[in-house]
Amino acid sequence: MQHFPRLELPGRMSFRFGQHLIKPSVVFLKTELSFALVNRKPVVPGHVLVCPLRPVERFRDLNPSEVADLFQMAQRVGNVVEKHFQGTSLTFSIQDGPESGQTVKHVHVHILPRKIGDFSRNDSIYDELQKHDKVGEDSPAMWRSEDEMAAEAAELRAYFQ
Ligand code: AMW
Repeated sequence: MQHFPRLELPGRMSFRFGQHLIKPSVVFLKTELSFALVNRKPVVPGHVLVCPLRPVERFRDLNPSEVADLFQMAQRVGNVVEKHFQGTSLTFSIQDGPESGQTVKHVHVHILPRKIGDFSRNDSIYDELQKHDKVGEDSPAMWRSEDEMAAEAAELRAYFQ
């Protein structure tokens, strides 16, 4: 029998994501070791993030239980965002360290629903991921509103209830 980690829904506590404090309204899934949140500046519709609860910087800093929990969450969240955003494929990506494009010093898996023609050159998604939140490319004016993010999180949360 396949084992899945216990699924929990976010409570009232805020979540730490590196230097950011994340409101529970934008978190749509939580387990004992991981959580999933919607993105304030998605590269494609449905671009979400899955993170360990423990705020460690590098993938190598996770213990085996955290890796297992994080990837099982990534698998389940991937299925949901692909369906919800009418994708036909997924890109999973971890920018692990500053030279790979990581800006938030807290491990996170990017999950991006993909569909035919979304980029004229398919792997351009990696260029976009690398630069979308860089200093100079990013500013608060480009972020989605809290209401929009909370509404998306509520839609995604419904799949896990
Ligand atoms: W990294 O460049 O560190 O691999 O990715 C950081 C991601 O986190 C980016 O997609 C960015 O848009 C997103 N992000 C940063 N801060 C927040 C926040 N407060 N709420 C939601 N998403 C965020």
